[in-house]
Order: sequence, then structure tokens, then C-alpha cells
Amino acid sequence: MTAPFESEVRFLIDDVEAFRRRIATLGGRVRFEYAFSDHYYRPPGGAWDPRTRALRVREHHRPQQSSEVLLTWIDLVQISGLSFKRSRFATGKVRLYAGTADECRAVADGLGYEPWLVVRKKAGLFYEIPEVGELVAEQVDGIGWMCELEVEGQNPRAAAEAILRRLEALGVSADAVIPEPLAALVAAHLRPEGRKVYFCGSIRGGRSLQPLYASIVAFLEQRGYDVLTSHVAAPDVLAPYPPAGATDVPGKMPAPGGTGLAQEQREGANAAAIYERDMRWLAECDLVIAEVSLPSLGVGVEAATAQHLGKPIICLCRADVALSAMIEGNPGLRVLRYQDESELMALLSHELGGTRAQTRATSG
Ligand code: 6IA
Repeated sequence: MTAPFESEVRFLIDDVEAFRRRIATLGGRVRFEYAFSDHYYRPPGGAWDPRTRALRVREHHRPQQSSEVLLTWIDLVQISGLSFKRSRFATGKVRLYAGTADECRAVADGLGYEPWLVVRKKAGLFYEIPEVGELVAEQVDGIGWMCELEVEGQNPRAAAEAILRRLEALGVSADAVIPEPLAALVAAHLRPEGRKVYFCGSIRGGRSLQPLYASIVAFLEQRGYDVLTSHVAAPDVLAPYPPAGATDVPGKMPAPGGTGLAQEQREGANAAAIYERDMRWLAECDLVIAEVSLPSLGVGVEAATAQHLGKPIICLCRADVALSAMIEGNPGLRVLRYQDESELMALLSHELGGTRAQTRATSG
């Protein structure tokens, strides 16, 4: 679908038959069906955020037509409580080339891009619904059935309102909307079970929530997640440096300091090693979970870096905390507010339950 400055949202369709019935009661009809594969490319060295820009080769399977090289560049926008994608290009997707699939791949290679991942839309239904407009229901390999709603986005506020009206007509709440671009979702879901979680929590910013961090990490580990940064939850993460010759400090870091170093020098070397290791783990992880109730420079840096790397991020925040607008207002972060620990665990369970169920669908 393509509309001027298209603004769009996606949501998962749990029960595709019920969804079809709902569309039928609204008088909707299938206008055409399609299937295609999008071969995503990325620039060498991760020069852009895959959440906002994409170069892909679209190979059409049904109806048969030329393959295309498409460039998209979107902004993640949040208006009227709705997170959605809005194209920077008036034409939506920009078609750079059309030809055979091999020719298109050669164009992407020629630009210096490398293959990243493939998103297969095994079945797509384009619906026209009176009073509601057009939408597509697509079966995305590895994820399941999803709906995409798109409106003309010349005026972003009007676009948000139009999307909200359509969601309401379909009986879908604005909370069900998934702001992440499909490629980022597929990238997260393609990973095997036993996913790696990078947990962030305040250290120098204050340790008053350490017992809660410990509960979160225990909860994740019990569910089979590999928490790379479990030391963030350790009561002794800020314990004094180990005696000379010791090989471990709390937090799994090898002791970098020698006996002759002044405390200050050792702290500097240790901080540099911690930063380097944490950046490596962030690049490696499949999911970032950040407890953001306490203001922490480190957690802020981690959230921004994870966002730049295109990682899925869940931020957890106590209901009574006045959160930084850089987190609260950031459409790329999912912020879950909780009253107490039991509500926090229920929310987390709900979030992770969904992602793991979908991960299983990948292997089936
Ligand atoms: O600014 P903060 O210290 O509150 O930042 C906390 C966040 O940064 C956590 O999510 C950690 O992943 C990371 N981080 C900050 N400091 C450390 C650390 N030792 N060990 C492991 N991760 C850390 C801090 C003490 C040392 C520099 C002397």
C-alpha cells in the first residue's frame, strides 16, 4: 500500500477467522490477494538504524511481476497516544530499480549493501471496507497473521486520528499496535530459544531498587533467558576492588588492575573495560529490558545505544515516577508502568509470553 507520506500501524491478528468475520460484518471485501518476499539489505558497518531505514529487494510471487529495489525511510511518531510509522518520502517507498530478482540483488550489491534478512509474506489480502477504508491482512512467515493499516499522512495529527478511528471500527485497541517496523520484529523473532537479554538497572544512579532487579533477573532466568548482565542485580556490584592478583570482581569482570596502580587509575581502566564489554553485549543481545525508575546515566546510554542498534526494548517504570521525556516520549521504546512488584511480574510475563509464543511459531 502506498499513500502520500504514508502513516501506518501493524497489529497481530490472534484469530484470523474472527477477524475475517468482523470485516465481513463491516461490509469489507477482498480486492486482491498477493504474496511476496522482501530481502532486506543493510549497509556495511551498521551505518543506519534498521528501525527507520530499509533497502530491500521485493520479489513478487503472486501476482507475478518484476522484482523491485525499494528504499524506505520512516520516522517513529507518537501522537494522541498512538505510536506509528510515517514515511519521510512523499511517495512512501521509493522504487530505485525494477527487473529480475537477480538484477535487483546485483543493484543492492553494487551499492555496497549486504543481505540481512528475508521477510516472507506467504499470503496477503487487500481489503476494502466501507466507512473504514483499505487495509491488508498478511501472513508473515515466523510471526503469524498481521494487519497493516495505512493512511495518507500529509498532516500527522490527522493521520493519527484517522488510524485511531479505523482501529476503533475494527475493535482493536491502540495498545495492541506494534510500532516496530516488520524487519526489526522478524529480526527479533528469528533468533533461537534461550534468547539473550541485556538487563539494565541503575548502579551509580542509586541502588535502592536492587532487590527488585534481583527479582526481575531471577524471573527471566527461571524462564530460560540468558541474562548477560545479571551482575546489575547483584547486591555487591559496587563492592571494593578485589585484592591484587584476584581474577574476578563482582559482575563477571576480570580484574584489569595490577598491584602498582593507584585506585583512581584502576577505576578508569575498569570503567573502560566495563563500557567495552557492555557495548559488545548490547550488540549481541536479542532483547533489552531496562528498569528506568531511578535516573541513571548508564541506563540512558544503554537504552539509546540499543535503540540505535535496532534492538527490541522494554522499559519498566514505577507508576509514581516522573520519567525523563527522552524515555517517556521516545516512540521507539516500550514503557510499561507498574504499581508494585506483582504487577510488574504480571506485565513482564504478558510481554514475554507473547514473544515466546511467536518464537515457537517460527520453528513450526
Ligand atoms: O550510570 P549507572 O552506573 O547507574 O549505569 C548503570 C548501567 O550501566 C547498568 O545497566 C550497567 O549495565 C552499566 N554499568 C554501569 N556501571 C557498571 C559496573 N560497575 N559494572 C557493570 N555494569 C555497569 C560500576 C563500577 C565501576 C565503574 C567502578
